[in-house]
Amino acid sequence: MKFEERLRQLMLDKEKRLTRPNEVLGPGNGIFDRYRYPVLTAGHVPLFWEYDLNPETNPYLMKRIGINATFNAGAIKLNGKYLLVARVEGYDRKSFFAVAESPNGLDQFRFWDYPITMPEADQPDGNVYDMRLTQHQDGWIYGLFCTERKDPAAPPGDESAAVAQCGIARTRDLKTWERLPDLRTPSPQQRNVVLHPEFVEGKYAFYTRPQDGFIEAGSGGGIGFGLSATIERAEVDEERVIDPKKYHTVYEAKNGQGPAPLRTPGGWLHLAHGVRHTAAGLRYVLYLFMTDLHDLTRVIHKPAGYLLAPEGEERTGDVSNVVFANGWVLDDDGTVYIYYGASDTRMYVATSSLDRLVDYVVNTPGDGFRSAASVARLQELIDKNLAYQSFNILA
Ligand code: M1P
Repeated sequence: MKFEERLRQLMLDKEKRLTRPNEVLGPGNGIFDRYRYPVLTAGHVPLFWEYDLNPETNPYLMKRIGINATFNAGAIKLNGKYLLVARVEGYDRKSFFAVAESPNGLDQFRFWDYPITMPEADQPDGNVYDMRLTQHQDGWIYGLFCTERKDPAAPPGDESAAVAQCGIARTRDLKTWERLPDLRTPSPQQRNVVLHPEFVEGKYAFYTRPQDGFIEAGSGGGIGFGLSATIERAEVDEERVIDPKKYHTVYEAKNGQGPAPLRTPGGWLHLAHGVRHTAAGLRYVLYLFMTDLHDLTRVIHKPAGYLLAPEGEERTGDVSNVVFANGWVLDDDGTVYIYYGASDTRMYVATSSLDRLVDYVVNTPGDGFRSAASVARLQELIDKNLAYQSFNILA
């Protein structure tokens, strides 16, 4: 195919993908609505990121820089636009951040022309990913993300051992970013660190995830909490685990805070991911819990099990059986847009409302941690329903 004809075809395909309206998949579970199409895929990046569009220098119109995946995006609504700061991963396996914008939060996400130029820390980052955005009381928008570097203590021949830590940057507009020193904590590894939106005791408050190894939480794990007097040289001396991993739950292997929690009249609403081992590898699901408005270390509600697990095509990708959320948007009308990465490959959205999520987190039974307790809980609901005969509207 001639250069012009191929380019025309590529442009039409791209436009079709970018303008396709999303559709609710009904009737849902009453807690949230899922959508038919992913909101971001590798196919959403502009053609001028991947191709040299000059026929003189690229007569075959071949990809020069391939994009492998777009996933695990931070989210924010700014100036009336829904913005995702996606983890964009190239064919070279390196991740970087780029902003995609939508007028409605559900579809038509388009990347800004350039990815984010994130200044490097004193010690250059090997790889950066999974940004959590926090619009802080101090007036800045913070992006906290994982910065990964080769483990200097790795034995010769081990080319995969890495050290993960929390990078911190701030911005007013998601275009220009000021890099601050990485967060210091007592833990040898950190991922899934999130900045709380308000000062706590006049300090910056962090949700952390202390862990021993790069993949395994080991003796660490659980969602931690700690304070730092400053953000310019942030240091958490004491990490207190507020939501630990636990035997035979969906978060038995590890867990991690999702986006920054949402303030509700009854407490802080948290979205998190939980990880368990299976014969087929790790399984990542999303769950909700709530902490006390004044004592942020006190979990006051925690439904049993997961809120959202991989379904359909979400199940497959580069790292299958994974859903991971580090971005949500609470809109003015109370709608909550939950953005989640599926199988480390693409992004989806689920919508709910603050009221619905609070109802779910407060009224869903907690985990009894034994099969017999699960059966007792089920019997209670069955008794209640059978006593209430009018539910059978089809009879
Ligand atoms: O591959 C699944 C996920 O693995 C990591 O999650 P965690 O920090 O809980 O170990 C992250 O690399 C995440 O990006 C990825 O989706």
